[in-house]
Amino acid sequence: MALAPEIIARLAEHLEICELEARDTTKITDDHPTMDMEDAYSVQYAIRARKIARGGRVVGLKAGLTSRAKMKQMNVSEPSYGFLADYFAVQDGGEVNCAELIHPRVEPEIAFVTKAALKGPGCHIGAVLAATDFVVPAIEIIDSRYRDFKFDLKSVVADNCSSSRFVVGGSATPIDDLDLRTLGIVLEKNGVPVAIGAGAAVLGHPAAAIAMLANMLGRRGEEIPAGTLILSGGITEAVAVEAGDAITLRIQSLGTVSVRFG
Ligand code: 0L1
Ligand code: MG
Repeated sequence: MALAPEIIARLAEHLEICELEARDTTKITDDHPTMDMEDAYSVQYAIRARKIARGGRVVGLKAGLTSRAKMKQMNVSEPSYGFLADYFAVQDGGEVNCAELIHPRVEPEIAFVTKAALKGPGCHIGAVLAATDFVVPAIEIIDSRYRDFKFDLKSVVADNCSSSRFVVGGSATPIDDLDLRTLGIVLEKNGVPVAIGAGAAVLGHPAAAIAMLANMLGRRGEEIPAGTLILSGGITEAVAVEAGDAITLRIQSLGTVSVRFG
């Protein structure tokens, strides 16, 4: 840890206020260049603690920056993780109020729901597949608090990996007869396909993102409990959206999920 606890607390307050008031900011490493990755996760966990202290709930986890397309788009080289707060959840077909966000983008993702706990180190794809209850199509709406989505890995981790809203839909599908690597996806914006891909874009296999998450949490002595919803990461680059847009994600064998922006 390079930063004092008071500074961690101040950065968490600053980033959370930016999130809640839809205000952008410069990246926090500009003012704290010695900050390390442990500090970055400490800021994220302090944001999470602030929400829980106000009566909020954590309803899931996300793996972020898990595809080459995403890493290239954001100019970072490592995956990361964040948490999903209760008020991030939007109903399938529901509307996201753009006035509450800064500059939203959408990501097509496969979401997992676990039926057994997963704990690292040493968690692997096989363990994830055995612990998976079902998968569903998910649209993650990210909204970096950093001006023009310009950040480095430490700054974005502190900012809960740009987490903002998410929608799950389609049908809850057990994975027994599925090869998640070859599932095709089409993301449509206003009825036009804007991003096309397959599950293998996420670390070679979407379950690898969940194993990575379990291993990263294991380093902090934490696990993924049974019954956890986890977004495994954007399969393609994120797509910018604005008020008036309608987004639909179709995933082969899993169905469709939609969201509108007002
Ligand atoms: O969910 C993601 O992969 C996003 C992680 C944060 C990077 C970004 O804002 O694009
Ligand atoms: Mg994502």
